[in-house]
Amino acid sequence: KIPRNPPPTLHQPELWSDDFNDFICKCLIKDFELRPNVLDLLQHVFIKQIVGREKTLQKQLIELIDLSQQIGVIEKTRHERIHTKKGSHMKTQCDTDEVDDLATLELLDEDSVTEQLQNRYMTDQIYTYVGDILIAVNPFHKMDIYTPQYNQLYLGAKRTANPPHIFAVADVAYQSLVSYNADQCIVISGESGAGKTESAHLLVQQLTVLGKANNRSLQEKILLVNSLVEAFGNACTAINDNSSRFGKYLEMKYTCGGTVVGAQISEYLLEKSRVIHQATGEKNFHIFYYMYAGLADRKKLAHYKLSDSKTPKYLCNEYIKLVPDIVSNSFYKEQFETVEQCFKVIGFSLEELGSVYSTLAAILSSGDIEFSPVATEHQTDKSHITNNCILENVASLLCIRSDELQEALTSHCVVARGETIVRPNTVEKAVEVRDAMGKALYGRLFSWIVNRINSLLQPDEDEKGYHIGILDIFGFENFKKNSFEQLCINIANEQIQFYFNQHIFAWEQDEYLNEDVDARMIEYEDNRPLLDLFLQKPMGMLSLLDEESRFPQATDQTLVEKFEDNLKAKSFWRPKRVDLGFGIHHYAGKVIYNAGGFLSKNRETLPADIILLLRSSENELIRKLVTHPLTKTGHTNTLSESNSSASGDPGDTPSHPRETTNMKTQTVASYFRYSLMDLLSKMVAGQPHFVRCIKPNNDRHAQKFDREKVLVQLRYTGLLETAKIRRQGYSHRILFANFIKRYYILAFPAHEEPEATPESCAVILEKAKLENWAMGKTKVFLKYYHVEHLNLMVQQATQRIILLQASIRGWLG
Ligand code: AD9
Ligand code: MG
Repeated sequence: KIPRNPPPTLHQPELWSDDFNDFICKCLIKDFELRPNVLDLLQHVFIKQIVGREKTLQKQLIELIDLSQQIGVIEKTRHERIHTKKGSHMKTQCDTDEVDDLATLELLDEDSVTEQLQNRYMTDQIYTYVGDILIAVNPFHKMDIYTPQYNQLYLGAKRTANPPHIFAVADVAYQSLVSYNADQCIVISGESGAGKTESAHLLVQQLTVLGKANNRSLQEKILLVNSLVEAFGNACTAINDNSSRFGKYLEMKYTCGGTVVGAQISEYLLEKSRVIHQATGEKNFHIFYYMYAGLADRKKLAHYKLSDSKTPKYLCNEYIKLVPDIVSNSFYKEQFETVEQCFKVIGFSLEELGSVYSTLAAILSSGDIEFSPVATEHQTDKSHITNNCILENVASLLCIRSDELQEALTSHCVVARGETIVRPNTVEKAVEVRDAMGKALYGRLFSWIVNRINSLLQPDEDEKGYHIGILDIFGFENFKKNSFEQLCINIANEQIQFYFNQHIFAWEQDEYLNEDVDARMIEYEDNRPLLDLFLQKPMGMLSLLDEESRFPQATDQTLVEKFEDNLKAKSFWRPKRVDLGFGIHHYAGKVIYNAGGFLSKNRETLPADIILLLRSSENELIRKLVTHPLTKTGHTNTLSESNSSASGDPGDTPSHPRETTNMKTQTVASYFRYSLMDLLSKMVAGQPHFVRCIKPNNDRHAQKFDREKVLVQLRYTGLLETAKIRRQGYSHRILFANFIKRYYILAFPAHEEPEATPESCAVILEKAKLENWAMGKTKVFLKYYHVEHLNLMVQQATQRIILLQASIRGWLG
């Protein structure tokens, strides 16, 4: 008969507002263990208040107190059960030398840490803590540790009570949100294929359970968001069959009390070039294959002007030669049904769905539009379309006029001295425009879907609350051939690593100095010089790229030469005998890039003629795609009619005499820089939690632990140093006033909040029997397990009060 009240928040004033509550608080909290004298006191009061009922009351009180004491016991048995379960992947700590937390290892060196991870991995213990950071080693097989029982096991449990788990990270973030009323941010990092996206899904799963949404449908919708977005933003690469080709920051929105009320996604840097071209061994975005197979299944290919025999060029590669391969793929068909279901559940209308499919089909068909030179005596730079039926198809799917589309592809307007002149496009130029249209449409469709999801999952405006953000970006990549896309992806990872270092090392050590707290300094690899190499203005790599992109005569060759002349960093070099090659020594290793195509990829302009034409579409979705700025980060900027710099820094675009109006556009590099800053500003606004994904081998095999491979990752992520600083350092630094407000009830009478002095803080810490904390000038310095212990004590205390209140109210009423 335990009253099922919601878990209390620490500052719920009504808990101790009136005399009666206050009295109970005093009784229960001052003597933390429930002792008989507390009972006596309570009884005394009640005898006075309700004459004649004391017998029953006493009996009920005893029952109640037994119950509340049992809560701890229940938790304990559950834990023991799971630990000793026969054949379970988890073992108790005492029967091996394994530790759940690497920061507790006596010997802390590369060997012992790798050994630990290996031993654990081979017994399917894929999770390990390093202090408050979670290491997740990709199991490469399905594990049975994500069931609803596990969801429950990790709800509000003390961390040491259960084996390390991704659900525990969700729980810590959630508890921090509720108890400190502050935004949280979970940063997942690791190289491509290490398991970031899977981890993100699992976090959402647990965070939804924790947030106990009032309506099931919201819960269901939030769980589907990832799958939907990933169908459009993920693709098969040489490293990972489900590789994220965009960065994703998913914010789960909660009320102050911790009920989930909505979600919002921000997407970053979608690799749009994949739409028109895929590297050897790779594929286009999943959705194209899903849709093709799904529509074929429903005999709807013809409706979307797709052929059932000829493979669209954008999908052709050595994997997929024939449409029948796609059409007969039952996995694709199932995925199509799933995606459509996601769309419907989240709230997209059937009309919207139809428009999405038309747009995708138009993109696919447009890739097959072919051009050839118009052979006239004088003008060899003219082109015309050789397969008009495809042109008609694309125009009809986009609901625009085909003659106008032809015009926009094969010619362009130039405005000179107020006059508009039409100039023909060469075949090369026409192909460029066609591809630019495909990429832009896809990129904008993706943004539109994300925005639509955001508006469908938006919480009520007036509801004040907090969020937990989950960052899942594309991981560090090093292929045989690395291009502009890899450069962007790797710079983003470099930035995330920098953020990690800042939090774990730099800021922490600064604070010890400022607060006069004695803690040994840890050496770590600072990747700031690398970030400067890329992002500095005006001499960083991206600025140089932008500058070169403004010269019509520039080539990829002049670009690498420019890099070579201007970048004077140790981590940059030009390998001999590699044309257009340059090397970067990233935090995660050396990568050789090929600058071929860098300039055109960076310029990525969609001519105004195409934009104007699409704006005349009779399809509302198509019009929307080219009319409104879709995201806060403003994808419109990638269109050539926008002349302003998205970085908001006019100094970023020095004008040059040879610059033409057409070139004065937003480049991919400056948009990239802007997005990265936007992402960072979101991240720093929350209290961070880190998940470090490790890839145990390159073959994606279960039960295979390549020590060398893991060691490299441990080194470049600085995990060994992290373990050291987590052992020596204090991960929590709380201002005296905040500390007192949160924890005074553990040592002081509930109605007498003491002054925020170091002395009162010390009283609380001693009362809680904690050791090894440090007192700074303005803050208490605590290890993560101290905070956990304190929070649990408060939680238990409040739980008891709630139990008592509920029951006593019941008796009185
Ligand atoms: V990339 O940077 O987006 O290319 P991720 O996101 O780091 O990469 P992902 O989460 O996609 O990697 O994981 C790769 C594959 O590993 C998945 O498709 C699963 O097959 C496998 N994986 C990862 N984590 C788990 C897990 N916890 N349980 C089972 C897993 N399989
Ligand atoms: Mg991923």
